[in-house]
Amino acid sequence: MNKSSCGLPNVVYLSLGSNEEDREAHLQYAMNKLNESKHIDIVNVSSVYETDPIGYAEQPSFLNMVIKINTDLLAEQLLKLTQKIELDGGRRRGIRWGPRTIDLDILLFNDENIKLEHLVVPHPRMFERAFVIIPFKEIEANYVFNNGKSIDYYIRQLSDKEGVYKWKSSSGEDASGRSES
Ligand code: GSY
Repeated sequence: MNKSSCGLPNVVYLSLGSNEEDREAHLQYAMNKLNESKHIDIVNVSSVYETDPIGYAEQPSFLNMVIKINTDLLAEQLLKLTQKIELDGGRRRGIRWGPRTIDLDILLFNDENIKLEHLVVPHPRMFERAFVIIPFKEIEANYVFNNGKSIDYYIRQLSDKEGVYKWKSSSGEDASGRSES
């Protein structure tokens, strides 16, 4: 996280998730791969949260986090890089909403609205996902999205904040898990 962000003009938020094998190691692997790129500076990292699976319930719980990066990559170039990290990290395309070794989603790319065949930004499901909105709020407490709505608005809108538990704080301390939210 010591790389200079000079010349890396795009501000991007990514969601990371894993629910297979050593979940923390998969998150760390993805962070290391992003950090190795001269095109990316990781500027903020949320705590790691343990989260109940959304979509397909019969699968292990996830570890999720949100990070903020600066990059000089274009959105499609960044998508290619994140897909390569997923594949190299052992991601297989299986059940659509099913288990995954490592998942990286582009949430926001500057204030841009992007609608491509393989990439829609802001991420179309981020606003209703507690496993995204809660860690996002942790690193951007006063964020206002390009539709004029604040992060607090979306926190209030979450129908269910249960199922998202701080697992390891961003300072590296273990949290008390499911006894705390
Ligand atoms: O879209 C990301 C993959 N995913 C997740 C996830 O990361 N966390 C939780 N809690 N549920 C999920 N369902 C899917 S699909």
